[in-house]
Amino acid sequence: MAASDTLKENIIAEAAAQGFDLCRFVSADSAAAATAAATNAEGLRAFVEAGHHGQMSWMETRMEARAAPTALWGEAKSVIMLGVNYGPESDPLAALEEDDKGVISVYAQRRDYHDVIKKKLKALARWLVAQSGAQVKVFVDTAPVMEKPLAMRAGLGWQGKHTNLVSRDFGSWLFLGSVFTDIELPADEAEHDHCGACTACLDVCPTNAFPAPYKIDARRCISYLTIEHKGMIERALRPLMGNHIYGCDDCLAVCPWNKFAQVAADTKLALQEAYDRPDLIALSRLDDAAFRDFFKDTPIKRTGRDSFIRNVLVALGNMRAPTQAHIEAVKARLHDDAEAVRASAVWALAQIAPYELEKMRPQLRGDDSALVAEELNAIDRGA
Ligand code: B12
Ligand code: SF4
Ligand code: SF4
Repeated sequence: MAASDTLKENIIAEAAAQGFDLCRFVSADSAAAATAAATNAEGLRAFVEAGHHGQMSWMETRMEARAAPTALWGEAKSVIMLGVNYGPESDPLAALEEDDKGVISVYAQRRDYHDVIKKKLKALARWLVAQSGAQVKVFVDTAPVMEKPLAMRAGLGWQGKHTNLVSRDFGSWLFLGSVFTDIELPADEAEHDHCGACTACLDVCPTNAFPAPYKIDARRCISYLTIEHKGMIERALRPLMGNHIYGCDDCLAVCPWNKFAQVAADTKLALQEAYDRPDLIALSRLDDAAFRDFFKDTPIKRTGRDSFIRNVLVALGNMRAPTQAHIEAVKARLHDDAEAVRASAVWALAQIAPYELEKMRPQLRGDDSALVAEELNAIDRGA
């Protein structure tokens, strides 16, 4: 057995010891890597040129670095692609029925995976340096790396029609991370597409965010709208968001390959009960300090209190049978310091208690926020 094969086997064993569920290898500077980089660059350029990235302007910068590992780090020879299973304890779609509760996406109901996975990646990288003297760089999510196409080439799974990576072993529920290294390691076989004629993920999407299979318009995706988008959410999309208040798993959850899914083994990625269907009224009352304290270990803290409360108000506005307590919770936010919160409260009140909004009109006309004025005008226009 060649020395590189032995090292590869040892890396796989060490990755398993660090808690990674999948570990496979892809070349960074071969002819196949160059072809894949050209395809990725093209796909990314088309996505950005169509404006499908919305306000995520960081996707426009360093596009070349994003498309190929060697463009990000010239010395990269191999990439170790790693997957961590975060399979949920129950069906995420069931929570959509309880519309007085907010639905937080599966990944965000647990400790921030960036922290958990970065720690594992660093431990694996330190071990590799000690074993081989290799140079290494570790990445998870936030770096200009296209993790899904790389993971598909390494054989962790395939990019399904919803564009996420689907695994034969874990279905939709896999976080991705990578270790770039300057040593050559034998590459694994790529995975093939196993979607076949299925269109379940495309059909279930509440906001019709897929212009075509394998292509997403992030501007319509609830995940983007609730996590990345600042300011007001497009009016036409709000009623389609239901009680999603942070991220969305609908397209992931319907995938038939989830029959192979398993509950997350890593206890650091176990569900934290407080984030499982939290009460909308209680959430609407969080001020900045209480918000940061409540969500301190989760990725939700990065979105910021004002955007989060805006999401909660959209969910309150979408309730089918609100009580007086829900109406009062919305009215309380008409006096919020953040104008996007006040304007979202105007919309929500118009949805669930239009007569209450009419009573408050004279007072609301005194609000000098352009966002609030625009919401009131839109209601007058019947928009
Ligand atoms: C930007 C981003 C988002 C954006 C855009 C989503 C997207 N699909 O790109 C938003 C905010 C919407 C988002 C949402 C989510 N995200 Co996100 N996101 C990213 C991020 C930072 C970059 C992804 C990217 O480069 N997108 C740009 C597009 C152009 O890339 P692409 O999808 O690979 O596009 C290729 C295909 O379209 C392909 N293509 C085009 N035409 C065709 C035709 C065919 C036939 C084929 C096969 C391919 C193909 O070409 C393109 C280039 O290769 C990655 C982390 C990273 N650094 O990679 C995480 C990442 C993709 N996100 C992740 C997660 C978990 C989510 C959510 C599930 C979170 C949630 N529950 O709310 C949702 C899922 C929504 C969805 N359906 O995709 C995980 C996915 C893990 C996995 N198993 O795939 C990642 C990898 C983070 C991580 N490290 O784990 N995300
Ligand atoms: S995450 Fe939700 S909104 Fe986004 S594409 Fe999937 S189903 Fe549609
Ligand atoms: S739901 Fe169907 S089409 Fe979508 S990723 Fe899964 S198998 Fe592919």
